[in-house]
Amino acid sequence: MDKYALITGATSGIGEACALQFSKLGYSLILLARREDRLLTLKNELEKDGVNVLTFSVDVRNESQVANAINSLSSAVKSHLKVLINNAGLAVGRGVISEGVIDDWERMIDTNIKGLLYVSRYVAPIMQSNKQGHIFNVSSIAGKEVYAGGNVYCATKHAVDALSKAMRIDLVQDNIKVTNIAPGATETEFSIVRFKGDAEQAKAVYNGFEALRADDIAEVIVFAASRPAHVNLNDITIMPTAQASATVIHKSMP
Ligand code: NDP
Ligand code: 8X3
Repeated sequence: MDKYALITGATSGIGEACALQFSKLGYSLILLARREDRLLTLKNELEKDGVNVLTFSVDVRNESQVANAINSLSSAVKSHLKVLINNAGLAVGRGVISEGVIDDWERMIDTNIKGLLYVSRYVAPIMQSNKQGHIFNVSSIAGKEVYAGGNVYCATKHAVDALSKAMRIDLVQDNIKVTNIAPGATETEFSIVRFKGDAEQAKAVYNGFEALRADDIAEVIVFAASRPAHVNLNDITIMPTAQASATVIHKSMP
């Protein structure tokens, strides 16, 4: 039986790149996201290369959808579940707290914090009974620092950072590794989502410097997942060379 990696937010960006790279490492995949058409396209593409892929069209904000998907896995799959990548997440909007859009705040809190908790709540017991596992929580540089207009998004990613530390303590006796991943500017669909489909505003975020690509983050996750059993990378911050902090980006290109 193969080893399985469960990846949330696999239909785009970092999650999709992880799916492709973990498949090359010999993993079978359990892929979750809302957009079923994209999940099926990815599944078809991977299956052509002989990869086993299970897909679940799930909104991680919905606890019963998460529970149904994970509980439906066969005991054979559960017993080979080695890796969880809690990647599904988003920023929605950017602005001062006094003008915040409550619905945007709720989408971020419900997805980035509660969604990650629901998935972890159903996967961690499986890993505990397997007496092994590796959980990756995708936080952000926004989980280490705050920046103007980032208030609620930064708060959700600080929560992910805290949960990574707490989960590591809770699960250490079960031989479960927890790695916090904190990327800087990575060009994916992230900014298109943040700016609600405004492609021009999204593009401007990455103008003038070479941003990270989703593959850069996936490569680091694959590296951490392939360390020897006694080695865990607790916390990895990954930045574009041109980015020094959440707010300092050296824009030198036209
Ligand atoms: P993308 O927008 O390209 O991908 C986000 C993924 O999350 C999509 O597959 C989307 O799938 C999924 N997703 C969003 N909401 C939900 C939901 N409610 N239920 C299930 N899946 C959901 O962005 P990135 O790849 O950049 O983002 C991945 C993670 O990386 C996020 O947690 C983000 O905060 C974090 N990050 C991103 C950085 C960046 O600069 N890009 C930097 C630091 C961290 P679907 O819409 O089909 O549900
Ligand atoms: C995404 C990176 O700096 O836009 O988490 O918050 S940032």
